[in-house]
Amino acid sequence: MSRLIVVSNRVNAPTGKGDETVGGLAMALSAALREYSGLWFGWSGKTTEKFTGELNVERCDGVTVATLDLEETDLNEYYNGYANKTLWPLFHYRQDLTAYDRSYGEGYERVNQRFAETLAPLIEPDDLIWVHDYHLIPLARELRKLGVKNRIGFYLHIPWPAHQLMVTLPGHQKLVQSLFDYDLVGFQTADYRQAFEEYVLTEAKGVMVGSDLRAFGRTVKVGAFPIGVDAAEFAEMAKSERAWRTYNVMMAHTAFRSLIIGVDRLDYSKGLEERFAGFEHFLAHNPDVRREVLFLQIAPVSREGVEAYQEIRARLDSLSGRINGEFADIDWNPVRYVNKTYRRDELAGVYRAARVALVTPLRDGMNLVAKEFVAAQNPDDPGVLILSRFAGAADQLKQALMVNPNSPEEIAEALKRALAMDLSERVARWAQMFENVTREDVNAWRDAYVGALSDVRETHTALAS
Ligand code: ADQ
Repeated sequence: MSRLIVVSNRVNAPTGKGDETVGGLAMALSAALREYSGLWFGWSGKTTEKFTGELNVERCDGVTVATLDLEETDLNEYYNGYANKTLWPLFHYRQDLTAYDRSYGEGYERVNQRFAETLAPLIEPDDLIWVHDYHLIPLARELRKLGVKNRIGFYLHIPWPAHQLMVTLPGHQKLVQSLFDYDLVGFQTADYRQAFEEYVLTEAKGVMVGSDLRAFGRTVKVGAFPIGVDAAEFAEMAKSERAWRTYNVMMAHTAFRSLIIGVDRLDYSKGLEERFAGFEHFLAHNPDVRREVLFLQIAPVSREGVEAYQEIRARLDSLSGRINGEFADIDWNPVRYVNKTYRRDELAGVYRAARVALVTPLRDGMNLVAKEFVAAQNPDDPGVLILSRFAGAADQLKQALMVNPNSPEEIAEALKRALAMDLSERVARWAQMFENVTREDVNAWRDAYVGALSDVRETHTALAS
């Protein structure tokens, strides 16, 4: 069996000393790495004065982890620059926040070269290489330049934007061309895959060869591989002692009110301001039931080195204060807004205590919170999921109450409907979603992707003959 090498910007391998802080994705990748005696390669999260290419190698719970330190300039131009000020906003349809700066593009290419030069000597002839996300799009090109001939796959965790948006990126063709140095390019949904194909067919004069794409003199396999969560484990975790403790604390604090929750990284793509506006609309237009609810928004801060993130944080602070200022009473605050990170078993308890989850991103590759919420529910008394039609998860969780996250009226109406929904409808909707998140879980996702990457050469040989 081939060895598997996973490459991602950050490495988050479990330590084996209790993995309650490590996400399901990291656990699933680690499980695959153990099975394939693999290696996880990425940035250490640390900076150094001068880049040396020296590797830090560790064994974490049966997985070999190799990381490298980057220079401060790399961090500014590659991570805070091209990845998070250019590609992230553009791919989330926020052209207004997209910064095009030549030095960012140069830093992005330089770091991808540095990754390739450090990784190449570790690669053995039959290794499968699986590259993750928008930070590392040109990595295969850089590896090919160094003579690496292995099967290399790329997986995009975020949306692929519409053709007309993609062409606003200076150097878009070079970026897309570099995806043709992979053997397999995977997307979260069929829509994103189609958007990519449309770009290639119109902009790069590509052609379909069976279900593969041919352009720039190369053929690449493309596919939709919707990511899942560790649903069975998450459902178990929701019944753990710590989850129960959190659940009881939440119930005591709600004092018989219905709990509405939001759990998101503090990011403008998650639609937090619009969600607060939707909740405010609900309070303003439902005076008879307004005192019966509590909205808890958990939003740990992220990417603090990027101005747009500092700005949204300040706006949310003032928005939550304004709503409480307008509606609060001596014994009740409608909004509780916290920026802390929680253990996964505590989050499971919070999900289970909620009557309604508001998962309303403006754009989202998938959205794992929606799936975790479903996995954590009590089958006899499940909560209701309100989901943005612009989350990748909307493709699979069709029994959620679907909303346009830009409309405060739609959010308010969905809230009203969710809070009034009777038990039989809640159970019927939840059961179908639970079946989906359990069947299409993170292990199924990983096996489908690694399976497709393993098969890739055979497919190409068959096509050529
Ligand atoms: P994210 O944008 O980070 O992921 P999401 O899919 O929702 O978004 O995953 C967030 C994860 O962080 C969840 O597992 C959640 O439990 C966890 N989390 C959130 N708040 C937390 C808190 N306060 N404490 C602890 N954990 C918390 C990107 C893409 C998504 C895609 C994923 C996976 O933007 O669209 O679904 O990758 O491919």
